[in-house]
Amino acid sequence: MNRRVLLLAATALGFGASSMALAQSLPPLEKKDSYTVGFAQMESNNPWRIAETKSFHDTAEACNWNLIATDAAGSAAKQVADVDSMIAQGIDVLFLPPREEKPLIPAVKKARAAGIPTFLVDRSVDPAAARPGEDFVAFLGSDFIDQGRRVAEWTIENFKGDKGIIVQLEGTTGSSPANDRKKGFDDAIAADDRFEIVASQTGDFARDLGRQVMETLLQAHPDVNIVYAHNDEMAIGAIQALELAGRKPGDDVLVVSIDGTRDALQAIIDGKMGVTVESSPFFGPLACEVMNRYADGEEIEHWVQVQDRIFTQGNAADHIDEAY
Ligand code: GYE
Repeated sequence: MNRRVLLLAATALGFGASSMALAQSLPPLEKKDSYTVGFAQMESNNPWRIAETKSFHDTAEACNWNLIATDAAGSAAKQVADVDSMIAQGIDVLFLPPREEKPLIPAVKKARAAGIPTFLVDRSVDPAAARPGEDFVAFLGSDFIDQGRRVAEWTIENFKGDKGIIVQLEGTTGSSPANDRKKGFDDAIAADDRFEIVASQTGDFARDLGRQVMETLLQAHPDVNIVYAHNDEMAIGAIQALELAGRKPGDDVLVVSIDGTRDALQAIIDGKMGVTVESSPFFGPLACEVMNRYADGEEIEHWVQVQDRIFTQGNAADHIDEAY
């Protein structure tokens, strides 16, 4: 009798364990000729975002998607609501660039609960709260720590002065690229005592805010001679502020940044900016390829890493025609 009870308990445990394993496995994606695909864009206030959205629209034709694209206009709450409405519309797959690392977790979890395979594109979420291979399939994007490190290393090699006084314009607070581009840069620059970061403030990845923040920081730190912006839009805003204040970017201030937009490549050609490490917005084709591999039953690597080039005086003119 005791044995039977034990046996029953063991069987029940066994069932429990296997249904748990089942609950953790990712939602499958049926192989079909065409898919209804959701792309929940976070905002459209800069060329990078516009190029990314266009890349998804262009891919929709090539990859036979019925694309539902939304624009959260800079609001994480709206981005969550946009995903809700896509789930209600019965999308097969979700591509999500989470504006910030934490507020978008509920969207990831809801899509998961609705059985919709989700791929994070271009930004990621807090890994302590949602995990690739469990809550979402994979993150498709760049190594932001490495981007920040590469900007710092280029600056260390190319800054001509004795003492580098750095102002840092950070991206959107709580976003993965802002967190990681800061970490990569700060750690690498700390290794050289020629440099000091005197201020680090958010410009929300936006040109106009970058300009305003730079104007304010210039008053507090008139001796700044290096500006590190987490993206090209803020770098261009900073150049405008510097010029308005009578400074000469490229001459008495070194401006360094990340992305590779057309305006940044032009600023490099014009001698106003030193470097931009690439962060490509053209995610559509990669999204199509990874999604098809997933539908084929392939196990997808948790981080589908994008390789980034670097643009300087030496090659900016060769790439400006393909820039956005
Ligand atoms: O650098 C920036 C955009 O998430 C990688 O967001 C992306 C960043 C990109 O607004 O320009």
